[in-house]
Amino acid sequence: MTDQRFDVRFDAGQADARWQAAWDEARCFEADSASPKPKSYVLEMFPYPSGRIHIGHVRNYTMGDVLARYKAMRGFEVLHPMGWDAFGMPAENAAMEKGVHPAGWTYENIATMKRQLKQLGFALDWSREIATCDPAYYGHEQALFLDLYAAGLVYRRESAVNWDPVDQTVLANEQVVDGRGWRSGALVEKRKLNQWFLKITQFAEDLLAGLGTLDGWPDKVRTMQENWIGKSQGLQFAFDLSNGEIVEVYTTRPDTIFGASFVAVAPDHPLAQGVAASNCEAAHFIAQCKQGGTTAAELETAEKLGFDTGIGARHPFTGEYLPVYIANFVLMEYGTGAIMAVPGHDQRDFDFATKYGLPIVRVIAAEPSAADAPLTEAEAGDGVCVNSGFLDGMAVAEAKVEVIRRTEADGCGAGKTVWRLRDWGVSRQRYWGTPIPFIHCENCGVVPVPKDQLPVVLPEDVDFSVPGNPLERHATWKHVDCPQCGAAARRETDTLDTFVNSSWYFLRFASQPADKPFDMAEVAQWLPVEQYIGGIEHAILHLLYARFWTRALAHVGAVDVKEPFASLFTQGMVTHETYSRKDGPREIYFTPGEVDRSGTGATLKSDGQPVQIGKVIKMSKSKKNVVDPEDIIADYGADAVRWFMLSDSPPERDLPWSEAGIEGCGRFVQRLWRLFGQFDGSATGDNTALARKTHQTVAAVATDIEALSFNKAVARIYELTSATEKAAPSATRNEAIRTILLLVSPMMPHLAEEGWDALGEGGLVAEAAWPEVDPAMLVEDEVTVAVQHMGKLRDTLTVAKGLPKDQLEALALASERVQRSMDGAEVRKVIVVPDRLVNIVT
Ligand code: ANZ
Ligand code: ZN
Repeated sequence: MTDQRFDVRFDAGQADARWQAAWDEARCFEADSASPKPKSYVLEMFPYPSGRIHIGHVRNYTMGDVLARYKAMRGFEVLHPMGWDAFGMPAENAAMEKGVHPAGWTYENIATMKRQLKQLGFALDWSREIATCDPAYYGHEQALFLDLYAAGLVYRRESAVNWDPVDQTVLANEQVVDGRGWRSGALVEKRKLNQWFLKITQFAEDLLAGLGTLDGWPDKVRTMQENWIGKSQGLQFAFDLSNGEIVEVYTTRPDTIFGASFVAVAPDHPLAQGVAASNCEAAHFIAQCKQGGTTAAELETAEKLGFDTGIGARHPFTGEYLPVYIANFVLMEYGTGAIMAVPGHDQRDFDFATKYGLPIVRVIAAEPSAADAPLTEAEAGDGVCVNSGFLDGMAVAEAKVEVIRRTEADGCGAGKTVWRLRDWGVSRQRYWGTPIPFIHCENCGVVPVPKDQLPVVLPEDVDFSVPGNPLERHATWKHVDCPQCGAAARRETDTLDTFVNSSWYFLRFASQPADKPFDMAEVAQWLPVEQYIGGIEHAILHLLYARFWTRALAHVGAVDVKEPFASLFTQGMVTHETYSRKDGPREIYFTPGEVDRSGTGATLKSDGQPVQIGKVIKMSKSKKNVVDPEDIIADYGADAVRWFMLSDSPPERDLPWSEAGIEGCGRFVQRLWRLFGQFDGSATGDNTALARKTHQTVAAVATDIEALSFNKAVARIYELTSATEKAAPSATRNEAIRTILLLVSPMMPHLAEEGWDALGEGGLVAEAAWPEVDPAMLVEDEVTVAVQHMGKLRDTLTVAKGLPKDQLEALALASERVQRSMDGAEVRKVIVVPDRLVNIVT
């Protein structure tokens, strides 16, 4: 008797919610830290509660979900948590624009997005849900911050902020648009404020070395982090100046020292400032340099500008005097803010020398005989030293060592390592963030809030009608007594950068005691995260900060793991073409839903007139090329949407959204449902070919899921489905149907549960085991054997490879065609070559 549910189509609208409730009820996805099973921690980057789930979330979380469900089927105790990166600017913007409270806005968004995630049937442990804006989370963060402070990893110093002189407020970088305040339109000024810093540079070497151990990370992400950390080994040395002073420079190419033809200092270098004090032309030049952008990238492309100070710098080896310039392409923040310029081998110096008519000398050549080869641009490559006095003939590496040795011997310099990485400024002059737990006292200075007074909770009654930090102007919040001397004192009103919130959330997911941030032993049960999945936009900052926090916490003895994420995967985008019309200079965009694409072009449904079809690009609200996950779930059900996210494109590539694609997925859901309905309990008999295919598919799909090659797994499941549909009823076919159900269960969990239940398997498929593979069935496969009678080909047999001789002989003799050819004659001899040939002699 087949279940009568199979008489009708699979109804996702009804089944999805029912199984979601069943999972909640059975608490199947709650991770047990005390479980004796091996552990697996699968984590996707937690979302910012911006309002609604977008399609990128759906793709990201579907991938993680398949892996988490698969791991559970393989006998692991799985931790697959979810939470909310809930602090940040958008909530404050909403408060200012709509007059809502940031907390209310955030928690409403969380409720909406949680409901949407539930609709997708993700196997998440909601009992461990975190919102970073919850005092129960950020209070622990404050405690950790105090621990880092006690360990000397937190300090204060003056640093520049963006200051809006009209609104009288500090602006976040994203609030500065083209150099102006986003609200006031006023030109933004740099102001110096005392700010909090985390000493990430103390771990620079270790953060760099650690990258070498992260085999499970994409190379490109490791390279990006390496460049960001930017270790550079070189020489710092001093030039004696003609005015009796000295100037220190930093170079990574001491081997090119004989090619130095001038010295250049940054416009804000003390030497330049000194010159400007008595030279108004110099002062004017410096002012001019400040007008351009100041980022390294902007300076890279800006035209090279210089001012000759008239000072000479004595070359340490030749004794020659080199001119000293103030130059716009030298940064004050890197190295010493001054350089020896080698135009032959550094392109910036080459451009500058060309412009100002300074000598360009070759000091590195492919071989000594090429010493006089002309230079049409700077040559940065390797080679041997030429035109370089005592260095001539030496290889670059050797010459570097030699110059450093001599400079050190002369006492005018030393080998030095310079890092691009800077300490992390974590102060934000904003309301919606973790309050930095310190108090400023006139008698005692900066005093940490005692731990038993944590959390320092944000006040709720705040006013966003005027610009600036509401904590600063709150009537009472900042007035406290000093914990040390009891005098009236002032609370710190800066809050922490939201990147701090996401630097340790994966630890709190693993362990959530009430009285401390986490339990070290429990964390050790789960960490490192086995698979972390998220967007490439977090390749540098978030991942570096999380790696730093983990090290810093290990440094204070709070955890004993260094690398938080063993494997990292960065998924591609979901894309779609855009539709638009020109309205004067403006481009008006339309959603795919508003457009009829059935003809060759595209027309707007509302007026039948054509619209322009644009490029296939990442779905984004501003271009309106979006589909709302909730709409497509309503139309096709969660499983079809999940299946679409996994099909077609490799997960690291972009996935073009298509109506035809999702419809195909919807049809496949029904096709599987019909196939499940063909399970025939009374069928008997074997089908070796199908059995082999089934086992091979199970093994291959497992490999694919472990490699996150979901599209390959999907393709194999399609194949096995087709083969099973074609096969006649048999016990083997039933086994194949049951296997397909299990294979798709991580991907289409609702359909699988419904099928599992309808087939009377009992229990939840979410708690079932992954199908066993019989290794014997993986051995390849089938061979075609020629059957001859008296040396003439009479038939061919398709048999399992390695079939024993006696069985082959029996099959050959049973062949109708062979029997016809033998015509009753007595068999005298049978020659069998396994896997190849049977020859019957009569
Ligand atoms: C001479 C030289 C010759 C250089 C040559 C390069 C090539 P990385 O490797 O990124 O650390 N430099 C040093 N300080 C600078 C500053 N404050 N602003 C702009 N440029 C600065 O870069 C180090 C190199 O960048 C240094 O080595 C210096 O130029 C320049 F064939 O010195 B070099
Ligand atoms: Zn005090």
